[in-house]
Amino acid sequence: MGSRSEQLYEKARRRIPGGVNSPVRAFGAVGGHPFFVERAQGPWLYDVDGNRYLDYVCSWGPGILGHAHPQVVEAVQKVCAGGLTFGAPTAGEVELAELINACVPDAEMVRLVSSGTEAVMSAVRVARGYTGREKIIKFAGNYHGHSDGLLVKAGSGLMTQSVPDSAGVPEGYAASTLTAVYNDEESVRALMEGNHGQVAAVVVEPVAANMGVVPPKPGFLEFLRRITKENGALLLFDEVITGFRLGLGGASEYTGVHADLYTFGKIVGGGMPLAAYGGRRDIMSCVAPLGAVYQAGTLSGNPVAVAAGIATLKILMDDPGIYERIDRRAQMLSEAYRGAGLTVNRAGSLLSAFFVSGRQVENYGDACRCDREAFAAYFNSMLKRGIYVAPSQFEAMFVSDAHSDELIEETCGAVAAYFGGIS
Ligand code: HOZ
Repeated sequence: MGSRSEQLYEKARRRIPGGVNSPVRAFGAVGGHPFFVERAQGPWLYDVDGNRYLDYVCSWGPGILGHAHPQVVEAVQKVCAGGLTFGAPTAGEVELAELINACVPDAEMVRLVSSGTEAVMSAVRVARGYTGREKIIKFAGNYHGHSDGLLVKAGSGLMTQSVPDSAGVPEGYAASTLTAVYNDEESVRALMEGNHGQVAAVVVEPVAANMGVVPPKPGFLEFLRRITKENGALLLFDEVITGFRLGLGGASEYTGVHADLYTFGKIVGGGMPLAAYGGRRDIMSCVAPLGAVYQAGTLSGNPVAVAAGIATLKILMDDPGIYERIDRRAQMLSEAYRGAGLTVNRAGSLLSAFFVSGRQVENYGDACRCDREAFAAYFNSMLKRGIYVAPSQFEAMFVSDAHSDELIEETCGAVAAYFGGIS
């Protein structure tokens, strides 16, 4: 008969491609079947079969406060009673734009949208409209959502399935996307020189988190800042994962490098479908109705999502100790994985333990060398112990403020027990 999750998965596969609404959820890289979630609270996920998992996926990033934080839930419930969507401006949108600007002063003007994909797609259009140029440079293994022009050597789910590029993307779109090697200045310089005067923007995850976590080498982001300026191109930081995660000011605060355009998602929506793009006033003034770059959305700035975003950012702003706690706990986990002989990359509360022995992971090529079978075995063993890490070597591990020291210590113990047992 199988578990309730198995039954649901079988039913889902008949009606939903692969049984899931986002590929990596299908557990394709680790075998078995996904569990179906019934509810979540704090650091815990509960599935439809009554199992409880300590959750290090945190909905792939938004859950920095843990699940169902009472203040966020209350804010959402309050707004819902007054209507779910109006397609007209609300005071909340202004408040959220101001909060984003207070955290990231470079975001002088902000546009709210519904997903990270939409944010990056729109920001790239703005960069093209502003510069009058067509090409963009991105990095292999950086993921910027699933819009046509950005699905080139993208990380995340595409890496999980070992496909660098998606079918269905017209060649013309892909031709405008130039791909450089992350952390490799020379590869960027060569593309800039070979496409002189044609590059609208360099689009980068300032701390890469979709080929596993790969921090920038010292000087790399500073180099991108310099070379874009020298070539009249814009620098676009995709902070969908790092925004409000590496600190209130995200990667620009964390690294000290400032971009022209930014995209945010995940935390900024407090668990609801909301994202944002923003940046320099003169650049964002290109966006309609102020300027000629068109972008619109019925659910953009949706009041319910905005309420969740405001509540989340206010909690983070009111208690800066959160960042100290989650970073320290991520460090505890890093030490446990390092102790087990894995290569660990960490930036703030984001980390990845790579199944490569004795090698650094600094780019897509390095990440691809990981032992995926060993990862799958580890994943399944952790799941059996009630610990849920992302079902892919190429996604980050997220720590939330709901992961107490005790829970982190238990996880470190489980890591030591697993690797002690197999060595
Ligand atoms: N590609 C997303 C993580 N980087 C997965 C999102 C999801 O499956 O929900």
